[in-house]
Amino acid sequence: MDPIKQKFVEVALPRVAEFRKLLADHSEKVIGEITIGQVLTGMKGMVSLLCDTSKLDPEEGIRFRGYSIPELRERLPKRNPEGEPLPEGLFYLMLLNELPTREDVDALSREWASRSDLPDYVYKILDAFPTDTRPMVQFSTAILAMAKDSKFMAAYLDGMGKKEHWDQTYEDVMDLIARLPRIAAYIYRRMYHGNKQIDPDPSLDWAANLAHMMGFDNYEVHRLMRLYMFLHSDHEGGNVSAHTTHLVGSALSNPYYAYAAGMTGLAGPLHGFANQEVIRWMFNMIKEIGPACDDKEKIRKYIMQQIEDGKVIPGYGHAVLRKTDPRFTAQLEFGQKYLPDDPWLITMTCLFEVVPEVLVGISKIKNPWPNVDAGSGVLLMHYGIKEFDFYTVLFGVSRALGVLASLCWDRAYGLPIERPTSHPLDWFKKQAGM
Ligand code: CMX
Repeated sequence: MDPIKQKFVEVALPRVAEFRKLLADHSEKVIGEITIGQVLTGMKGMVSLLCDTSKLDPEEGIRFRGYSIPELRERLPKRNPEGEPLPEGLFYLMLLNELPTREDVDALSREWASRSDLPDYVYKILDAFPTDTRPMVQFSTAILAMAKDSKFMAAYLDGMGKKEHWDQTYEDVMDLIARLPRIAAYIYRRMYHGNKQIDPDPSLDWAANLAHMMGFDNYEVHRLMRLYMFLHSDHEGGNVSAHTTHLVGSALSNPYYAYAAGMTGLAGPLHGFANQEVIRWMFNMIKEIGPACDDKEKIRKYIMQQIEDGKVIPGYGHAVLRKTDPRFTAQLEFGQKYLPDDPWLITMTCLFEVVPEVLVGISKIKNPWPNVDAGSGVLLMHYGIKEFDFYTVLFGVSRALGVLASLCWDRAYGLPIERPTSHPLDWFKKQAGM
């Protein structure tokens, strides 16, 4: 058994015993009330999911297994002391609830490299798409196609017992994460670089290899890609991509089905698609008001007009957060350190000053502050990854780390199929005495 899998068994056994005891002794304990408003407006704040990998605090932002982003940027292993954490380390932490050593992380890099070959039919399927097919359509299809070789599915059909479910889920999860950079880079090179593909470099880590295969072979892009893959990985269990992966997984659908479903949710403009929308939106703004990077008055007028026209300002607002997203702050700090004079960064900083001032005046908006998507595209643009239609794929590669670590835990706990109750409108009217 590979050492990470062995460790997972050791960590999971006592936790699963606690889970069973909690369920056996305290099932009836009441932990909250549900209002009609919550049901009819997206179940916000309703406790309804178990997720160990990370927790989102509305005021502070995300913590991964209890660690904040600044803490992990300090403490997770890096390739260079002044660099960014290797995302392998964050996956290790989310899966095993333990900070890894550099050796642990290198072993995981090697494990993923050994599993990263794509079946030939995946290339053929991707080659069949017209090159102007949306990158997320290609990405989700490639993931779904690989369900053909799901080890979970094969073992299930072979009569695998319930106690073994976590084991084959782990195998699929490791294969899937290992292969994602290959899929993403293949789509990118085929769409934007005349299908001139680049072989992986076995000496590189998971994130740097993605940058390398996309054609970006310098330390700066590798450092940015490690940060990007770290920051977008997980945001507790209720966001659309995480919840969808979990929900579909609860039907014992194999990890390829579950994660592909999560990716089609990530592709929505209110979720991960917002990262590319931000750049499209900035281009439109610049087209209309001119390259007025730091002209706050012009920017303010433009934003007010957008709101009046009933449009959302992408990259701002959040369903849970009520302060500036620390993932945005990490990207802003990175930008101020390495590309302070970049005109896009100056525009982004200016938007950060102006947009919240405007949104705060609109009472229905609960959070006027920037989220992760307000900052990511500007950094990618600076280093030459300018094809913003592709950005949600990068978000998706990263999001695999969190949602698939969670899926391993779902199967270890043996969580049952998810099946909440629904009612017609008249039922709610009756509850309200209408
Ligand atoms: N610009 C304009 N209007 C906004 C807004 C924004 N950035 N954020 C919220 N609003 C509006 C909503 O559309 C809603 O209007 P209606 O009542 O007319 O439908 C109202 O304000 C209340 O919304 P809310 O309760 O504050 O926010 P929600 O929880 O409903 O939605 C989110 C959250 C993120 C979808 C929303 O803020 C938004 O659309 N933001 C822009 C898109 C974006 O950046 N999404 C990425 C989020 C992070 C991620 O998942 O990647």
